[in-house]
Amino acid sequence: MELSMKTLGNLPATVVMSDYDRSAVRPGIAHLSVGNFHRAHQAVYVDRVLALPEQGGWGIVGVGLLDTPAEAAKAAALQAQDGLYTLTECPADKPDVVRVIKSLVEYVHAPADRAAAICRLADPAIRVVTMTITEGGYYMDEAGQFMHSHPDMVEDLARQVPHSAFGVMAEALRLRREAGVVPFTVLSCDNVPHNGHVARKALVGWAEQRDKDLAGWISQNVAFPSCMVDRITPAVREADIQRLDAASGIQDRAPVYCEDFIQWVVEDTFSSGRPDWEKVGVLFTQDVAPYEQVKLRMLNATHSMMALPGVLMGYRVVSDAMQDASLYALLQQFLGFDAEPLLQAPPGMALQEYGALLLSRFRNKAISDQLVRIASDSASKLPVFIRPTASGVVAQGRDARRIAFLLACFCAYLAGRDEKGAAYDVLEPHLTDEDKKLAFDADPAKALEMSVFSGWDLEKSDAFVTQFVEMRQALKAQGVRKTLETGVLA
Ligand code: CS2
Repeated sequence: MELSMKTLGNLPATVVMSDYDRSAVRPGIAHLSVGNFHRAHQAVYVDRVLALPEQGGWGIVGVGLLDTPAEAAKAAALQAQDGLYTLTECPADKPDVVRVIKSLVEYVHAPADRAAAICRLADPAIRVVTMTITEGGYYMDEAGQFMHSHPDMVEDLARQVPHSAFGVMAEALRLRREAGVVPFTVLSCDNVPHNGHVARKALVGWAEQRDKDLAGWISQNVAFPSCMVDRITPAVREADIQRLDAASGIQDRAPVYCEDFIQWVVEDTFSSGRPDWEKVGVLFTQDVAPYEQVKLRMLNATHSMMALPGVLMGYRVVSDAMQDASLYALLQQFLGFDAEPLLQAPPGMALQEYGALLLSRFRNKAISDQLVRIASDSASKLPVFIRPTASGVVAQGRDARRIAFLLACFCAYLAGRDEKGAAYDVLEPHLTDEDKKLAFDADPAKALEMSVFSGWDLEKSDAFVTQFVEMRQALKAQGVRKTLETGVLA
């Protein structure tokens, strides 16, 4: 059965839905870049809230920003389905649950009409703009400054109608200001520490290049709460679509699947209202920093720690890599010896329990999350997820072999071929040609000069540089497993 408002009342009885009248929902949130993660996470909390009294004004307008065939296909699929889609939640020890999520009430494909997309955000009914534009999408340098002279931003700033998330928001805020409409709150939902602060820097930084007055107004009037987001959401391939649709009995052209765990911790500083999310499981706090630090430096970092060596060893699926005793030991030792000692637990959270929980989430065989997905864009991820731990461990003169091993694996991973000879996609949009040259330089230490490691201060430690070079040589001579078992594990 196809999925649309017409068929919504006749779906298979096993499909679960939040109880509200979809046709009465009005948009109040715009989301920039509607990826799978957004549809498995924020859209779910909105779907829950829409079932509460007086919350019908918080539907989501999805805005796709990228001009790619995949984005155009997603837009067409979601528009044909009236924004409806299935989300299959996969617990480790219970049957999957198929939900139809109804909170995405409109979908705008910005490349079709960029000016119209900006106007959509200027609508006074839109009071919150959320976004998932990835770690690299903020154009921050290693000192945390917005890179307005990055070629992508120079190009965007030169356009009359901008394409970037920050350009779109700045121009929409200009229209609101001119019309005397209160600004929306900007809520970044990316895995970036202090994501609200970073979003502010990027948006104000972009606007400053265009119009200093507007930049000043944004900086004075727009709220940028930070938040920590968490739900493991694999990429959806063609074979997954067929599998999910066969199981749900619904012909969904854009299904999503994910684990059953979900968490959202949000700073409560919204400038023009927000949904009653606290009633549907969102934790509001005045200080998100400890939550996001723990999540990024434990969960996401451990993901990278598994994915880079795991892919090289020939694994492709997270739960398979978790069956490898040596990789598993690496993750445990990284958490216990490297990450946890540098972290402050948020109130009511025990770090060891959190670590054990995330490892059990990774073991969930019901979701076949992809190591290549996690390894992709490591050039943006490592500085966010690994750098604080790496810099801390090296600065304190502690045992840095797991860090040296990971960075050496990153360099080897860039070659795009695993130890069994199989090729995989290396998706590294933020790595320059110069970086690639450094990664493969005859002198293995040169790789530490790649832009991804700039500001980590690793080269200041001779001991670390030696260890890194040794790891690279060992990987080459003996492969990942032997290096891990003889030179890394305690
Ligand atoms: C992963 C995240 O891509 C990655 O690096 O670590 O996508 C991770 O699955 C999510 O942040 C979980 O909340």
